[in-house]
Amino acid sequence: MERKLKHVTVPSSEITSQSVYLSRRDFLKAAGIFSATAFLAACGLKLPSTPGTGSGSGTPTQSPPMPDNAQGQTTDELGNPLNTFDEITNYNNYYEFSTDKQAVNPLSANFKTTPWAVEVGGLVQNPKTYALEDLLKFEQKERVYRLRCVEAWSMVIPWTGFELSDLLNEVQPMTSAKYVHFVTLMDPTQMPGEGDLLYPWPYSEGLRLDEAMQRLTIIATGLYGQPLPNPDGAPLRLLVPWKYGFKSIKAIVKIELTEERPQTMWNTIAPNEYGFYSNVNPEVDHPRWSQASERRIGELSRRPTLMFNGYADEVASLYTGMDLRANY
Ligand SMILES: Nc1nc2c(c(=O)[nH]1)N[C@H]1C(S)=C(S)[C@@H](COP(=O)(O)O)O[C@H]1N2
Ligand SMILES: [Mo]
Repeated sequence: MERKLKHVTVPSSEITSQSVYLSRRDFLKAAGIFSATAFLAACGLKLPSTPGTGSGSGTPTQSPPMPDNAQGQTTDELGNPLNTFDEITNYNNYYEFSTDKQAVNPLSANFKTTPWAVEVGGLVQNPKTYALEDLLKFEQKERVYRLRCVEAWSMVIPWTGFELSDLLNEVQPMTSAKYVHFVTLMDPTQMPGEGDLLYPWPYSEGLRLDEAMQRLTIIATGLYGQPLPNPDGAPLRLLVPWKYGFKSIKAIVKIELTEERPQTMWNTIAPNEYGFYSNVNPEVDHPRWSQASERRIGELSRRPTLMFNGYADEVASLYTGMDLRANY
């Protein structure tokens, strides 16, 4: 497999070890993806037609439901074109490797993602440590999501992944469980940024249990029909598309159900800037910049930021009665 990096040329022999090749093949098999290039090859394919919104005149009152099989789609459900594989894998926030977005790709090239296990425990009936291969047995879906960073840039990305609720239903949260805590691998020998004492490593994040059970919340295992690239959080990362990107934690090794709201890395560092909820909200500015608009990578002018990143129809009801300014 060739990998094109922006700044350095790495011979493919240095990147594609046998184990990576095997995991890629297993991934494609498990995910039922027989043509890894289907995403790339598709040109001009339309969104699947949506019952109830297709006929008649005027604008539909409901945005189309998120399709589960987005393979071949060239846009998101709002018509925004996908970002390219090159953009998605060369402009990354991943502080374990670097705070320089373009340095993450080369610095993560040799990150070891096999074998990989995720410990799922805490307040659950059936705690279990899952090998990556076990997690690929959950129904893998193709979802095109917008990713909106708190820094006010965004991308449109075609992911493969499974609904977190499938996993949580299997381990069975106890009635006392109210939150889900996620933790990234701690391995400073592989992740040089974890030697930086300014940050309370390992990276961790959290969701309320009902947010974690929402169908849009997925664990991504792939991108553009390939196993998840290292700079995007291989071998698996969370995606919560209506929240700022930092909630979508990468390289997860632990998922714990808790009664108390968990400590999370960015909220611990700067609670006034990075709230626990961090729902995308154009009306609540970051203390140091506006959140009303954003720069889509690949576009020249800014575009308005959408409430809940455009997923309000599906997620606004999670926050009924809550003051979204106080609970930022
Ligand atoms: N473990 C870990 N997860 C992380 C980050 C990180 O630094 N470490 N950065 C977050 C931020 S700020 C964003 S915007 C997204 C970026 O995802 P991408 O690089 O795949 O676009 O990952 C999030 N997940
Ligand atoms: Mo971000």
